[in-house]
Amino acid sequence: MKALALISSMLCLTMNLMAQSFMMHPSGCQNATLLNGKWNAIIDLYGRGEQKKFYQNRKPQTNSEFVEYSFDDGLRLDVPGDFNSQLPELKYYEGIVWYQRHFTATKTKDVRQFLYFAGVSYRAAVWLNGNEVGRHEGGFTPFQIEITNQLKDGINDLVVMVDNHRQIDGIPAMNFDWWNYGGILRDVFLVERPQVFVRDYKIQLKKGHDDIIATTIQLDGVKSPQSAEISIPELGIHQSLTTDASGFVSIETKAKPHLWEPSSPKLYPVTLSTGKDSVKDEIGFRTIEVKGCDLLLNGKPTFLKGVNFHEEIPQRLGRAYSDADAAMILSEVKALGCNFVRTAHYPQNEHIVRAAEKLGILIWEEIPLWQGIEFTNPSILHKAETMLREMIYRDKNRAGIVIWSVANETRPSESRDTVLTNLITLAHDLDDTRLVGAAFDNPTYDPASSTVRLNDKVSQAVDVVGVNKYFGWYTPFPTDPEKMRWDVASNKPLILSEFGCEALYGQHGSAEVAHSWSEEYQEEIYRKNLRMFKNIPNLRGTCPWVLFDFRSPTRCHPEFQDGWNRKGLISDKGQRKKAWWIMKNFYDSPLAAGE
Ligand code: GCB
Repeated sequence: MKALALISSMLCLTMNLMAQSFMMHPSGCQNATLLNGKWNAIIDLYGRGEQKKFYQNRKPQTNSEFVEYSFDDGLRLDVPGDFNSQLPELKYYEGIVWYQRHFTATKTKDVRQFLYFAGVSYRAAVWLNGNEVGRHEGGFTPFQIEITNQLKDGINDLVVMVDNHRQIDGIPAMNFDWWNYGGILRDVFLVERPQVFVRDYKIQLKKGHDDIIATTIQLDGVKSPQSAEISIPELGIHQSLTTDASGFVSIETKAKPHLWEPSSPKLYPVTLSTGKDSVKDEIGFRTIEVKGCDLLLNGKPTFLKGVNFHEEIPQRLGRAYSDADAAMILSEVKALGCNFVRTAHYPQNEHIVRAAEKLGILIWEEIPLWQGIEFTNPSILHKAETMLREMIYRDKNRAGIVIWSVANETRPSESRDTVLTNLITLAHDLDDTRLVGAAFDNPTYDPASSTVRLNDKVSQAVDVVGVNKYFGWYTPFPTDPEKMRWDVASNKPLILSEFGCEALYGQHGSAEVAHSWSEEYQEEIYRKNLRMFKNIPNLRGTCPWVLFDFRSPTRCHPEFQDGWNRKGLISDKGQRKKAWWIMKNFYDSPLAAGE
């Protein structure tokens, strides 16, 4: 195990080269400029661009010279946005696309400049004015690069090589059940910061307390102790602090905040400052704990009325990336009566996370460690740890997030168990104020006792166990759902993190026949699941798969699927299927609320 960790930390030196771990989202910083818009692009099907030095964006200098590429007068792509949905010929494209744009900047003494990429799928290499400034792997977490030394006063030339090839040692790997959208999927910012600035902070209630706010601040560019301030005006907090010589300070403050909860998701404006720098955020305070089989939100037992969704707008056949997209998805989450979402299967964009938090929705956030991972490859642990760190760095101040999930549907083996237990430990180490979970799909059914059981030692290491079980679809209900017993992780909270089946909206047929693909069949499977739930003593949450039909190249039935996973409670066109009403009634009933 130690050897694995050592090799993976060596590999880390070559991965995410020069891209620094995430600091805070630029929207809270004083000088952040969006670099969104139309970017020039070149499709590099055979991957020759690096060799041909596309990053130099060169123009012929002499009469005898020619250059075999040009970013000018060619393809234009929207940033943010996946490239697959922008041109018909890119629908199935998996490969390299080069992006280029100019931007104007002012070089000012004592000002540091950064590029911030909220999400580029799957690998990115970045050049500024012909110099390579950073690389990053992982499509769902942000990275930033300091460009102070490469930046020019005036016009700058920014080139990004994006590669969304699926790869055997990727996370996710070669197969996954969603569209492999590639491109600069999320916002891009140019951020100006003073020499000394607030690089990172965590402001949350101290574990086990609802009246102590624990704050840690990390400054950057520090050579000696510095002064810093935290202010939360509505709580009467205005504190001056002194960091140590590395720029770090941690304090605990007595306070009585109004606790964040689904019915009153209070967020407090917070300002952190040091010298010339000041950042703003809005932060909620709540506690989340496990006591026996109960999930206690602010000390009260809570049932998670959840739903899964992908970061996709089905009507646009593309990735979600904006506030408007977040509002559309979350309005349907609220309409279903949910207080909880699982942002499957990867950290979704910050618009979604922040909007959910504002609406009082609890969140399970997961790294894309989804089936088929090459656990025996020593680089996997490091890559997964990096993704987990980047996810937690980004969202550790979001009160809405209550569960960090390390994996979805992985098969027990020595290497898998090692990777997952390392990730669970890391998540606990990085954040002791939230719960750590994972979704398992390997429970077995014992016909003699009509009991579902889970024999997986990783399930003993998490705080909350998620089980994905498609009774009635991938496996028939083994008996009358009412007769089934569950003895899965019986000493802790269990969430049915996925269940459901496919139905084509408007398709009617037998409620008994799976291949009718009918709304009636799906509705009946939901009814059966609800009957089964009554016999799961430690059930503390349900999360149907899935809110909307979503695009997946693995769904090949031409009549009923046509490239869509049809397990949505809502069709790709936005129509609610019959099963939607079953879940809606369940969530509106006092039963689901445990009331
Ligand atoms: C699962 C996966 C999910 C799939 C779903 C399905 O177990 O976690 O990503 O999309 O099943 O529809 O098969």
